[in-house]
Amino acid sequence: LRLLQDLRRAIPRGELVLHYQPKFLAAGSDIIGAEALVRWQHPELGLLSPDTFIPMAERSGLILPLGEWVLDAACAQLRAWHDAGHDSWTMSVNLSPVQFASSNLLDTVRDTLAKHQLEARFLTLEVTETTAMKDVEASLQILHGLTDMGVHISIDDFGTGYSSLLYLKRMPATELKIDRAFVRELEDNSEDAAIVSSIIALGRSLQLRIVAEGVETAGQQQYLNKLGCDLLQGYHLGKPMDAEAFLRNA
Ligand code: G
Ligand code: G
Ligand code: MN
Ligand code: NA
Repeated sequence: LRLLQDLRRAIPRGELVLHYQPKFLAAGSDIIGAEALVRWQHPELGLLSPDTFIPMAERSGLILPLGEWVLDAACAQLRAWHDAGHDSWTMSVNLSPVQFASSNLLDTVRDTLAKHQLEARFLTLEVTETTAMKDVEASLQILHGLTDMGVHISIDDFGTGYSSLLYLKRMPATELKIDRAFVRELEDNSEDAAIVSSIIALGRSLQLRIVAEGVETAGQQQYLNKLGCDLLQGYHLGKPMDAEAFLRNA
């Protein structure tokens, strides 16, 4: 309860921060952009990971202002990177189911892009399968609104939810993110390797960009590139970092 009170004040007090994890081309070592990941610099408890406060924010409704702050801060950072010459970089932002169900999401996204003078194609919104499955028809309408605007839609944690292939076919997603659970033992577990190959083949046939997350070794990187993944993310390539470290390591 105390933490919830603190969280209410965290935004006006400027205690939320974004870290950025690089996304790489699977073939080679070029950074194509970043995924924004929120943290809370709590005055007494230190730097808190999203797992400690996002669920609470979702239950209380605070996720709406928090999510708007994240989108705005991520777009401001991308604007700064573009101005510094990295003008092809993209930004991925995670959306919670609650944000996804809110009626003003389209306006918020449109206004935020305009405010920072960013073309929609530079923004990717990550939604989990489960998020998009909650109310299928309403979700499809929102997803179409976003993709009509030019925003990219990524299905995060793919393979861990329950979405049907029929639904996947109808979804105007542009990217599929293979969950790290399938990447972890990719080299030693033939079932995981088969699943990853199948997801890549499925994504290909639906003309989706394929991202693998949780890449922790050079072996996994090579294997995923060989299987035909387009983009990779993971500790082996780059951990989430503050903006300054991100630019230094780019
Ligand atoms: O950064 P980390 O690996 O600790 O993130 C843990 C979880 O929190 C991940 O599932 C991630 O998607 C989620 N998360 C991180 N930042 C955000 C955010 O800005 N909004 C939402 N809704 N979830 C986030
Ligand atoms: O659910 P989502 O994909 O948004 O989660 C992102 C989370 O994954 C972040 O909290 C980030 O810290 C974490 N993460 C990123 N790369 C790796 C990795 O290589 N291994 C592990 N275990 N976690 C990772
Ligand atoms: Mn994500
Ligand atoms: Na994920």
